[in-house]
Amino acid sequence: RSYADIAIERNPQFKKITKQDIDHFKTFLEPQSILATTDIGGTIDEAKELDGYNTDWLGKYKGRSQVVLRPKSTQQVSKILKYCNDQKIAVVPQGGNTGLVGGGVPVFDEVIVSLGSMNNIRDFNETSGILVCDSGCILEELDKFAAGHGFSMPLDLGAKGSCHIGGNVSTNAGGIRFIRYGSLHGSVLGLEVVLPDGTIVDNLGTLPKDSTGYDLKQLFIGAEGTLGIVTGVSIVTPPRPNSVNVAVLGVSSYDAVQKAFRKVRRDLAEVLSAFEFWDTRCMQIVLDHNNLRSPLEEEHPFYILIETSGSKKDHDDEKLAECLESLLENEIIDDGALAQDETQVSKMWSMREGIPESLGKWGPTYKYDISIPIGVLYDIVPEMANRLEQAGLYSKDPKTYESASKDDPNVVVKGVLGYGHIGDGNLHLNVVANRFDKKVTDVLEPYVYEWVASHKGSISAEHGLGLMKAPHLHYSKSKVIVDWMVRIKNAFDPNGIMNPYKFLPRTTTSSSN
Ligand code: FAD
Ligand code: S2G
Ligand code: ZN
Repeated sequence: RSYADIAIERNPQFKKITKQDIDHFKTFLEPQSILATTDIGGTIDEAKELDGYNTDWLGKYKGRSQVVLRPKSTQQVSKILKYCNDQKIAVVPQGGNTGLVGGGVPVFDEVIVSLGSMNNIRDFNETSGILVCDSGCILEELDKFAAGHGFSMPLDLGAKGSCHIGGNVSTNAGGIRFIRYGSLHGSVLGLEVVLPDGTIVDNLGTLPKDSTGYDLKQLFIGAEGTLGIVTGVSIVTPPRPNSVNVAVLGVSSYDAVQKAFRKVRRDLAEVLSAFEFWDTRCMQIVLDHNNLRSPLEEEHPFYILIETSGSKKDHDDEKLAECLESLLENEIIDDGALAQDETQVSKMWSMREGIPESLGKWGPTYKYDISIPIGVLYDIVPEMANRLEQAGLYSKDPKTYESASKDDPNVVVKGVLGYGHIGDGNLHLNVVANRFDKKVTDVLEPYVYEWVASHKGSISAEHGLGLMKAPHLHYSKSKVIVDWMVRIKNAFDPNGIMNPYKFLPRTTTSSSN
């Protein structure tokens, strides 16, 4: 059942998996590609052996699927979907299971189709940098492959060690390099997708330019597995920069963060490859949990990480040094540290990339990944802190609740923190409690969604909708748009077997889910 008290009932139209179904899968899948519990003819004695597949990265969402299928080819995916569609068996496609909105795990007993066994690189062009690969390739593995040829993946995120390129495409992932390489809607040139009826749509183009009709692949980028299963990806990889600089800056206010952003963008221009920020609470938690020391003498209300990536070291060094000097002289920043070597570069990045994991270790975390006009982007953090304090769930004095544990009689909020990708206008508001509880959820929602809507923002910048935000889509998309999304969903998946209960508001989706 999901952590949020979302009243969902299992759709009775979906068939419960039986031994006959497993026997059918055995006619075309190798035994090791079928993980099913013994009561339906599988070899898994304890259902909890499937917990890793049934539970999301945050531990917030837990399904109770009895079967995980791990196909090795597009044809096998096609046979799985065709059968499940004919039998009205619900399916949830799963990549690296690092999603943060409950999209990649079952709500009830949906069959999990894991793409983990489809991880071959199909083609790479040394001149164009165009890579064609299976959707189950892990992002970090692809980046290592690309690096071997002097290229790099056009996206990077903290989950790179586990997330799949198919999951990145399906969530339209953004990440820390978005400011430099843009959206997957631009870097993905083609997709191979299997539709619910088993049709294989080979749209795996490798042409940077192709204006011949509706661009179908765009529908699957960000569809979160609700229209079909992505089995192949064609993506353009940029040349790997041979000179990378990273600096961490200390600033006194969110205003100063914006001033720094305006200046850094202008001064560093084409070599800027990341502009991340986080608040002082994030820094304390990430330093504590990872036994790290800040690169700056003092504590600051806000921290900025900037990265340059270019082709000429001394050119980049000069630009960056001048920019940092001017930021200090004009008192836009209070302090700054420039990484002197590879180790310091990765240390500085680990401060930023280590935030989600550190917060997760500190306690159950309510995550709100929102797009907001940059001027007011951080305002929601103090506003939410005040709201929680007024509700008697939080105290601005960190000492009050910072060590509250899940067994405390009262549910309390330990921290209200903000960090994210300023360059993309994307804030990660994180509220860490001692346990998930409706008392906290009710103070946070729908307030946060109403606040975002009142600032003409988006309730999901890069993590997608999943189960968590499906009921709230109307805060960011009009009825006309949502109705057309439902028509598209019904056109591709009339039986509603693909990742049901999620993504679209349940009241307006087709009857089947
Ligand atoms: P999963 O979690 O397995 O699935 C995600 C969704 O895609 C589900 O709805 C699933 O059904 C669907 N899906 C997966 N594979 C397929 C497929 N082949 N065909 C059809 N549907 C499919 N996200 C960002 O955007 N930016 C970040 O900076 C970022 N940082 C993160 C840091 C950490 C530490 C963690 C844990 C997560 C982070 N994420 C971030 C969220 C997550 O990593 C991304 O959403 C990622 O793209 C999910 O990929 P995945 O392979 O794990 O997909
Ligand atoms: C990031 C990761 C998830 C989160 O670190 O950029 O996308 O919100 C996030 O902690
Ligand atoms: Zn992010």
